[in-house]
Amino acid sequence: MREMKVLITGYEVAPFFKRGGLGDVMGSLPKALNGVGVDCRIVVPYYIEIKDAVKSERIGEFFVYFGGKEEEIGVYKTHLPDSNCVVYFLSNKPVFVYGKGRGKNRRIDEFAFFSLAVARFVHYLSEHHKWTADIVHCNDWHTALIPLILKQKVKLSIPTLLTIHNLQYQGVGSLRVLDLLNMKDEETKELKAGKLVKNINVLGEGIIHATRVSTVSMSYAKEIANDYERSPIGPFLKKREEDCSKKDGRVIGILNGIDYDIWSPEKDNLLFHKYEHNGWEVGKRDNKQDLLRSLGLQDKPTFCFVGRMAIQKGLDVLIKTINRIAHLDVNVIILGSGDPRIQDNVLEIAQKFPWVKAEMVYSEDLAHKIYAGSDFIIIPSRYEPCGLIQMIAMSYGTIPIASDTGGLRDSILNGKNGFLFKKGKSLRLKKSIEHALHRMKDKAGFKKMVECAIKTDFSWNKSAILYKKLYKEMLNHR
Ligand code: NHF
Repeated sequence: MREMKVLITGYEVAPFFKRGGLGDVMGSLPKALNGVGVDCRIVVPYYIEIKDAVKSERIGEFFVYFGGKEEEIGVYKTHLPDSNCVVYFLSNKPVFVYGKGRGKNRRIDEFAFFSLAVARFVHYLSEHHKWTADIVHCNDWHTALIPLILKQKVKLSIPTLLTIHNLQYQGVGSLRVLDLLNMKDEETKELKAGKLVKNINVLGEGIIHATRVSTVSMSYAKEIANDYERSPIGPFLKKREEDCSKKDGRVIGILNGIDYDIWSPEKDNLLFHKYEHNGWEVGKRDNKQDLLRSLGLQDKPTFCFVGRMAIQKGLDVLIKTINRIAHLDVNVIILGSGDPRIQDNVLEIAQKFPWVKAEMVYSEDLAHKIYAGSDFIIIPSRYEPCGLIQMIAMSYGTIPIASDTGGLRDSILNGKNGFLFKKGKSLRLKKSIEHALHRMKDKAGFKKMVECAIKTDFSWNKSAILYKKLYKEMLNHR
């Protein structure tokens, strides 16, 4: 049988350009798909960072019409490291720019432009490189206009999957973008029938026009479905349900995986000491010693937090809990950057207690050292579509203590390979921390728990098979 061809797109791909978990997914799921017999290729914008750091070959160009002008799109090709997985970069003048301070409407326009380029690229690949995609797989709001553009502008009837990695970010902005695309806004008007439409909700458009919609865990899919009334994206999900068959209307959840070629303590060059899974006791002891020494902390049970300083991540709950556990003899290490107000609150608590260390930076290097050198990782997220950090921590033998929500719920077995507590509740988190310390004192019980965490398999293979099944269903439904 002919291999299915899938073009996957999003705004980032690790290791070339990564700002969050989506980058990890884009850099690892395609390899796993190739492993289960899907010819999956990646297309992302050609950012300045990529231009300067990644070796790629220019293979051609094509043109798109945007904002009343003809624009040239250069096509560059490379591979994911140590794989045959093809990555395309689309460039313009000569690169795309990503970053803060560019204004929300400007970002919407830029990603609309990229989405238009991807839609035309499907045609270009087929014409010039004899590679005809069977499916286009879009990710998050940045590429969520592709299903609409493919249908309305490019007139290609190709099934599209939209995967939502975080419903919070929707790309809501000026309708002007439809003029730039030279598209009518009928569909948008129809959406909010009766009301004056001032904005476009880019993710909402994707939800309505994609052939199927998925998200990155089963529990988050359920949470989305149960939260229609309160969510600004609710009307779009509702409309989708009304327009599609029962099965196609639903948001399906497929749990992310992690790439064990990267996230394994025996392969990790950033650690103080590499260690094999079965040598975790010595490995973790040595890494912990060096980590604590480097941070000026004493040898005590060590809890960490690694992540963005964002409301989603529940730092307020963590800070409250730290105040409640001052009587315990522990260390807490907090690493991450983001919202300056949250950073200030974290720095304040670190000033108050010498056993709390805060590094308000984004540092891959320190993050790896903390995963390996901590006993527990606290993940107090208010919501978590999937979360990769609990999976990564477990691979390093570090026990997660996490909110009982989304992908955290789907990947942690409470009391077996980690602990779950009621989200948003600092008293519950305090209880879990006490519980964890109690378990740590029971040497045999703790050993069993760490070994269970290390053995939990989060490789992409299972999820890649589920994606393949979903792609097949989409093709059969045409
Ligand atoms: O794991 C990749 C990531 C998720 O929960 C995470 C999130 C953003 O919020 O799917 O995307």
